[in-house]
Amino acid sequence: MQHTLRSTALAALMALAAAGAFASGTHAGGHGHDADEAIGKPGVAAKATRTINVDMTDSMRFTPADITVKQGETVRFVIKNSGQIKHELVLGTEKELKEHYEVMKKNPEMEHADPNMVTLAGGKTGEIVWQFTKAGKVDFGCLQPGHYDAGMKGAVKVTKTGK
Ligand SMILES: [Cu+2]
Repeated sequence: MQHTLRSTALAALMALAAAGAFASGTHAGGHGHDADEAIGKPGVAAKATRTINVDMTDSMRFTPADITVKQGETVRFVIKNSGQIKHELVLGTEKELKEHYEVMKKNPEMEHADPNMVTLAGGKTGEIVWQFTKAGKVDFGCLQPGHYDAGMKGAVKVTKTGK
């Protein structure tokens, strides 16, 4: 089941890439598959039980920056960039976010697109549908150069269900 979902997501990404939706330098699907297990997996929009609105601003903040969900829950994040410069929301482990951030600093023109992230120009709104399969903490951050260091980060607390 999991494999099917992932293959579908990958196929969708490849279709988009083929359609020229992404600029050169994309590294879609090239990383993070192990971390995907730790942070959850791409969700099915029809199964989303909650919509959480997240705002991003040029003051390098996410609002809210602290989110609590239940284990197993599929969440539809509606993310708005209220600023004027490009921002993004990337879900990951803290370690993965930091590693990715360093890569982004060296390659600021790099475009990336994976189901666990959305990159938005100023004024734009996008979505991430994600299922939080493991209890614990899932971090998120904006990996645009300088933003993560400036504190543009947050966390999703995933509470254990009593199953
Ligand atoms: Cu940002």
